[in-house]
Amino acid sequence: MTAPRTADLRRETSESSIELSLDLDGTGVADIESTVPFYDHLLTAFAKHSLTDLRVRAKGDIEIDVHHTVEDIGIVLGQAIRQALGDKSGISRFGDALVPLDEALVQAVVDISGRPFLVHSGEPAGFEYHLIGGHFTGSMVRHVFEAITFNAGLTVHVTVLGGRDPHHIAEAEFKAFARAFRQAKALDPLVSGIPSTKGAL
Ligand SMILES: [Mn+2]
Repeated sequence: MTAPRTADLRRETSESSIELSLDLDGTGVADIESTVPFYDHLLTAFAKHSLTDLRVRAKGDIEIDVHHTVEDIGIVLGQAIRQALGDKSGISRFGDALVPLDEALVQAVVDISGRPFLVHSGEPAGFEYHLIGGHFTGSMVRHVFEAITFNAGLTVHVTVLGGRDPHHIAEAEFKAFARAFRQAKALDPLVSGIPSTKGAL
């Protein structure tokens, strides 16, 4: 094993201040206080099902809207993932998962490619306008995946295959992403060096 795959970041803007630390080789321990209750739920699910230890403390202008705080945590989470992955030697690189939550079913595929790309589809009509828990706009689910993938340098495909309840759909999306990411970031003893024919990711 090489260096610990951890990151500890702070980000301050006029809209939010974020502290975030993670350990990619953790056990899924989450300590999340984002001030946005449903987002705490999603980030806790991400930590648990990706076996990433994740601590988040945030303060933001949620009196305007939760948008800035939610997006900014996604940005810092992506930056932390990129930093913790280091040169990506020894990783599986690819991961995929199919995760249900009752009637909802979501497929996620992750490539730790170094090339940011998100393909996201399948949320039912009106999902983006629904206020989950009365405060978390459905459109923020895709926006968080954009923030993570663009800042972490991941290729991510998330496809909602079915679902009716917005809470179920959003949670299944995060769990599927977490499970796929768990596989992709895992250290594979059969991989030596960086798993790319280019020699860099
Ligand atoms: Mn935004």
